[in-house]
Amino acid sequence: MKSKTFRETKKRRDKKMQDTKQQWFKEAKFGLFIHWGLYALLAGEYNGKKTDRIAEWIMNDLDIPAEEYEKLAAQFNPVEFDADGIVRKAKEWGMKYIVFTSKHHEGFAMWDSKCSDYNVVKATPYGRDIVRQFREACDRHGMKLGFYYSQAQDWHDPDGYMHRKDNSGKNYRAYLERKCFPQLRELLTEYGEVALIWFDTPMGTTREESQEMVDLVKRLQPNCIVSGRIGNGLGEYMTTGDNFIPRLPYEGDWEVPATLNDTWGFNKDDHNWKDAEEIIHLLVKINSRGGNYLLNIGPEASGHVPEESIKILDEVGKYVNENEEAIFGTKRVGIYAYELDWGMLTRKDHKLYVHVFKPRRRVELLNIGNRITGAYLVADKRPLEFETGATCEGCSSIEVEVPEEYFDRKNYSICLEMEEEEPIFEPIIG
Ligand code: FHN
Repeated sequence: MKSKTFRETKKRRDKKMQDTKQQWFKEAKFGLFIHWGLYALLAGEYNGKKTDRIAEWIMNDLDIPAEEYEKLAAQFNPVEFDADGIVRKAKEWGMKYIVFTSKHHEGFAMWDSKCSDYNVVKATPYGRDIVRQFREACDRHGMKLGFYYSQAQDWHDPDGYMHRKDNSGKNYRAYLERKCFPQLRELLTEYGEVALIWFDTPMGTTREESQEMVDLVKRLQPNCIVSGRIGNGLGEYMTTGDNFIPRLPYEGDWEVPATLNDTWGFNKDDHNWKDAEEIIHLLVKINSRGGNYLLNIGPEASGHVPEESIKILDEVGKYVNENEEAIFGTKRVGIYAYELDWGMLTRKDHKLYVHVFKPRRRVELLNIGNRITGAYLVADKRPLEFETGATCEGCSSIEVEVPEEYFDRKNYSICLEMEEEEPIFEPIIG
């Protein structure tokens, strides 16, 4: 058992760095995940029983039979849904791409699927194609659009996988050919330029089957990125565990999918919202380590987006917009000798950005060996006074004077211009 774990770990370590070859993804840094499906109608509760897990899993976790669950479709009438409004908000929040759940594990298609009537156009009183509305809104606003697609788990199809259930008698191949492959084909041929397919939970999918999915995507849209959760090591970028952030800077293309509270799909009882400041710090931490932050909203069944998420993201958006230069297009920062308790670093070529999260009169950094040629406040590009030299202990030091009206402020950033392309982080001596 031990040696198997070691071999697996080694195999992963030897795996080459993941590369989407898509510049937009490398620069994006911040995206919007949207989890929306029939589960929003239950909002975490079925027949008086509440789920204590993520809301979109209610069918599986409360053992709701498919014949019962599918009746929800007859109630789905999201009159408040406004694709344009959501896309406009994502733009305002500084996000560069949207990933929408076209079909989650429940098996319900949020578009007019030709190969399954279990879809939003044919099975609901609403009768309108949600995916198409997102497509059109994204085109209007110049936003990249990707589709989440649950390739293996399909709790509606008798041959789709279910977690923690007996899958032994199932004909997975039949499901793939009847539903998964044709639906992917529809998404990739009828909905314009698809930025990425966000595969999720491969479960028993073999390497050959995952490869078939990748080939299908690439044949139809060569620039469409395949997410890490395709499984079998075939993803074009690394997707971390949900809400998990790599401790160290991580090479290659990667993304952290994350929630604003503790659920993806809407749960009326989940009020455990992170605050805007926490989200800003998480975003900068992920960017600093080289990744993208894909942050989720879970609209209610009516289409209304919970006020709390809007409030948090409006606040986050202010930081992102004011400091866009220090976020969008930044690259992984190497390992700096110190953990700063007041801020974090991001970088571009010849620029080191210092994100300041706590009030201070001057920003001081030690053990950075670059020649600093200038300093400015990112928000308005005003030049800042700075001094470089050495401490009495002999460490190189940089001190930047904070403008007086910023003395009591937190959450802003400063750019240090460097003669060298990359920061030179020196070891701690003493
Ligand atoms: O099971 C899903 C879950 O519902 C949600 O979609 C997340 C998003 O990353 N992915 C799976 C669990 O990792």
